[in-house]
Amino acid sequence: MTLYDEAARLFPGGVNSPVRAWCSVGGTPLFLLRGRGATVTDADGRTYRDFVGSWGAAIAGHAHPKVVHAVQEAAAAGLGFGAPTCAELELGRAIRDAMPSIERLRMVTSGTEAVMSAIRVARAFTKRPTVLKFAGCYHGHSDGLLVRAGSGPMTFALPDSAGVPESVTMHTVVADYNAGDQVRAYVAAKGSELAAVIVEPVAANMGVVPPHEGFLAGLRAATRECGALLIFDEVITGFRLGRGGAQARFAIEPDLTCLGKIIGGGLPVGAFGGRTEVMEQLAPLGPVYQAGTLAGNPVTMAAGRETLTLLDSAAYARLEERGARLAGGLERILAERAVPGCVQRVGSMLTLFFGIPHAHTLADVERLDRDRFRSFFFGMLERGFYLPPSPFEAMFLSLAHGENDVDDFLAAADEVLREDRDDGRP
Ligand code: HOZ
Repeated sequence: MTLYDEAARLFPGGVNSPVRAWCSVGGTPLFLLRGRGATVTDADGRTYRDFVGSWGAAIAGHAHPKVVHAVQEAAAAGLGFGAPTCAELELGRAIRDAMPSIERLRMVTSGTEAVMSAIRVARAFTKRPTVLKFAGCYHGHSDGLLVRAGSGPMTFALPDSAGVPESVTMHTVVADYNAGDQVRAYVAAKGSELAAVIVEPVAANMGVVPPHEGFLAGLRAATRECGALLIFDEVITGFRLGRGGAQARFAIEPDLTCLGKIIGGGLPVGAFGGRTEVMEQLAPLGPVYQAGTLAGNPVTMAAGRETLTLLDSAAYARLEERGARLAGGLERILAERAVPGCVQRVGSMLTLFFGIPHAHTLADVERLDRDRFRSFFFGMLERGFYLPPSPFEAMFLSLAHGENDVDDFLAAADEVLREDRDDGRP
């Protein structure tokens, strides 16, 4: 019996998170034993250059010695107490210093939880019910946000999940990403009902889709006009696109920010924060209940804090340079091999979309060439490169990726696409 057979008898679909099952590419997922730097090694002992990076969390590379050391020290001092610790103060301070829009924050244990709680706070603060989200943005799997969601729901064609009553999603309205006019029209008609607009400031769960010039500023203006809150879901972009996240990169100050991934240094984490008067809605100060035994776990806090210390301006310059090198190289290969497609990148995250000239909205992304992605995925895997197993996800670079990793990736990609063409693909 293979590991996957056994897993399939234990976990639904053999996995603990759907995209990992490789359903959109077919085949059997790798079972990973260990990671080091820019590589992961599977249970058969094969080592791959990793471009998933724990879906963005592993920005320092796998098992960075300083992060591992910090985790070991913290673990030796006690794995968790369910009580305030100095470790959460240190990470909290580092986050607040990096993101001035966050005056107060709360640690939670996942991005889903961060978003779910931020929405609850926004509804309490505004005393309004409706949340506006964008098609193709993914904000975790809480009931009210599984509406035209990206990432796994999109991969499995379940953008509106079963098991979520209409009475829950009736308070969620959906606009197209990059369609500021739709938001303005909604605000003009029903702005007084709107608690919040939530957005991934750079969409990264339908592949990487950057915001159009003025889109985020338009959301800021529209929410201010009607008294709704603007929530940036920076679970992926926070500390990825720079220390101040997307909000610093695009110079927009949201009312609330949701974080995850990088701030846990690879361990399970989430956080949300914003203006004091909004965050003080939370118990024990205010009427919004939210809690968690493992929130602010000292081992996670230590991993996150140590990871953030590695992220200085030189680190971001390096990530930017590697990202540009990879994206530029892929664009050249597409052009030289006359393969239809485009590369969309912001900083160190990018997506190679096959079959479409650009991706501005979910409707664009839905037209991508899944077959071409599938054969690219397996061609790269054969050559020792581990990519996200879905065309609707981003690839991530880490500080451990050297120029050689990028150049080897490009050489392999060129070979795969050349072979594809020789096989008679258009
Ligand atoms: N939602 C993640 C991709 N955007 C996948 C999480 C996982 O499978 O670990």
